[in-house]
Amino acid sequence: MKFNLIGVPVNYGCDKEGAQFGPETFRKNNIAGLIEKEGHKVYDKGDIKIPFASSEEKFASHKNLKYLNQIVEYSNNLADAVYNSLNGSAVPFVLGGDHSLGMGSIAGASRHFDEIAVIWIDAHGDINTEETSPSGNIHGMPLAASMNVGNPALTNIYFKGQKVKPENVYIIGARDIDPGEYELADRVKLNLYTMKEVREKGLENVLKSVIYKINNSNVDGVHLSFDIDALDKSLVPGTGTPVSEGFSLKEGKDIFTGLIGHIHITSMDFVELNPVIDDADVKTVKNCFELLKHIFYVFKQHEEGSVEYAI
Ligand SMILES: [Mn+2]
Repeated sequence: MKFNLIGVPVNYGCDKEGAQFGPETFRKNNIAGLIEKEGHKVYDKGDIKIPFASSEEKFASHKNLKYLNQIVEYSNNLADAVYNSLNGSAVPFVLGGDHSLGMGSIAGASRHFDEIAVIWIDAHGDINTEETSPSGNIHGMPLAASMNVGNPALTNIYFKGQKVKPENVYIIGARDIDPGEYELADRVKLNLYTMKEVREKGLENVLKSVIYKINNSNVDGVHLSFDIDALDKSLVPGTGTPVSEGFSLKEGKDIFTGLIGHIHITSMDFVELNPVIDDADVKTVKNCFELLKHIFYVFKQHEEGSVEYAI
């Protein structure tokens, strides 16, 4: 397969120092070489430009949306880069940076395809708005904005209005969900598989259900957005908002085997690595690379029609 690496060195969405160094950390550890080794072509398209703003300006464009103008500006550029990748028959692989980048990725994919699904693997719902967000951090809002819920500056990124229908949104592994997020999930009827539900039903059954629903829907593109905080907090000290009782590394791999192996994934994000707060052993970076190796291995298996693990 052909992949385009797109770096997004942003931390305005999480308002925490360090997340902006994700892309350079992935490159230093040779992510491009890893992708090639798994049998793919890879083109590194460089980083999306992040406009400068000082921390004193964080509320300059909105009183409860930090760095709103800067996030809208880079998101438009990211959306266009994703759109162009897809037009060039590559799979855009977007390296974060914080999860606010999901809005740009989804907008670009949404413009290219007639109808998309979004799979969001995350400890959080990321469906807050300026009214429900306790922090004003936009990395907790991208999925709401993509469904056309929230501030118009965010819902109208790249093109006006809804990018993905709630019925085509799948959140897996969330375990830190704000009250307003539960309300929205209920109201718009998106597919929410909380960690509690994953534990009750079993991960394999949840994956089967997602695969079945997506493969029997009318979508022609599927965006997979992976926040490393979906993993248990003990595995990812180098992420901004770690949460306990998350997925093990093996479960993380099973998720990708299931989803990438059985669904035609057309674009992907890998976000929220913060190398500045990683432990002395760079445990988070190591775990990320173990997952990345598996991700590109499964993409190859899917391409060759030889996925081992039957769902
Ligand atoms: Mn997230």
